[in-house]
Amino acid sequence: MVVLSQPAIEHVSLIKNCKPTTFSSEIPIIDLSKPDPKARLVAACEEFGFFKVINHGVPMEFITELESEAIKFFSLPSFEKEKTGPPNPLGYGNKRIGPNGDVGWVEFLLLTTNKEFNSQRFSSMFGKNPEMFLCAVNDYVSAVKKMACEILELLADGLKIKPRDAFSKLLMDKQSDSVFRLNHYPPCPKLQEMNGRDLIGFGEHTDPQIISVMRSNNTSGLQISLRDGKWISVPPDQNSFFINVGDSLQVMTNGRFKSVRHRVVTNSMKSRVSMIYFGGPPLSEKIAPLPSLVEGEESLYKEFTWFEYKKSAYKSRLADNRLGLFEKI
Ligand code: GA4
Repeated sequence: MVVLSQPAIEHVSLIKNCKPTTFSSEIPIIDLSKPDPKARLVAACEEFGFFKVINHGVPMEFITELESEAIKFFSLPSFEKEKTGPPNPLGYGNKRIGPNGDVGWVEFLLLTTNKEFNSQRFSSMFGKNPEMFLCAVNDYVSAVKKMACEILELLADGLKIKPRDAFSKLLMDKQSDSVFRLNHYPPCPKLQEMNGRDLIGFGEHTDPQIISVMRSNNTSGLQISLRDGKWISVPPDQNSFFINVGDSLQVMTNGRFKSVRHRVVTNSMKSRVSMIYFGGPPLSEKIAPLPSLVEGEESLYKEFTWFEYKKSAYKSRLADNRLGLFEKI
């Protein structure tokens, strides 16, 4: 097994008290192999904006292959990884998240989901042989995107939206502005001496896109905020996927689904490696509540393009409520 290196603590501001958190059995689990999960999916998006998916149909070999490529990448010396950075917004980054001063105990690689673009931009990775890595990304992303679209179609059915590809077509579009992220959270044994304090791996935030599909190795750290503001720890499960409702889906459902606030705290003993597909619309796509979900109600949001939302997101801090600017008063 490759042992990933452990940087020294330089960012005292990352030390927080993220208690109380308990592992929760409340988190909805959706079995995609069972008939008709629509109603449970809709309920999970309304109540939590978050759920776990089992029997997802994503081939295990795509998952293990990408995880081993990710570990190989993060095990490279810093100067090698830095050849693909700084993230602007794509590329390798270490501790600095986004352009506005957010930091976390994390190193990461941000890619697009466009195979050709990644090949051009990241051809310097792994010396002269980026093919294995990029191929693993591509196999994984294609399978996860298919599952995300299946979930979005079940959700559209559950909400009686026609056509049923109203959400999924945005991810399927050739111009879809989707992102893929690999995160490595190094362990921090010193945390055990710090009186139960926590080190922030990735600060609290909601995802701006439509839907995010996350998986990690078997290391704890992910926490989600419930609607009453209470934080709960999500028990790790390397064989399942965790789905987040993003801000854009909150808008398209006129607030019926809630984008979930989440964060990652560092594990004291184990490296956490996670991979997240963020399914987003094309840049020119107009995002607004779907007419069938507004009938008889008021539209809660102004219409905006995904380009406008993204531009304003990159001016914000991680923890900001980015939808505030687009709410109708
Ligand atoms: C959060 C979700 C995705 O990881 C991400 C992040 C992006 C970044 O890391 O560059 C952002 C963050 C995320 C939201 C606000 C802005 C942009 C950092 C940041 C401070 C890739 C994304 O799309 O939005």
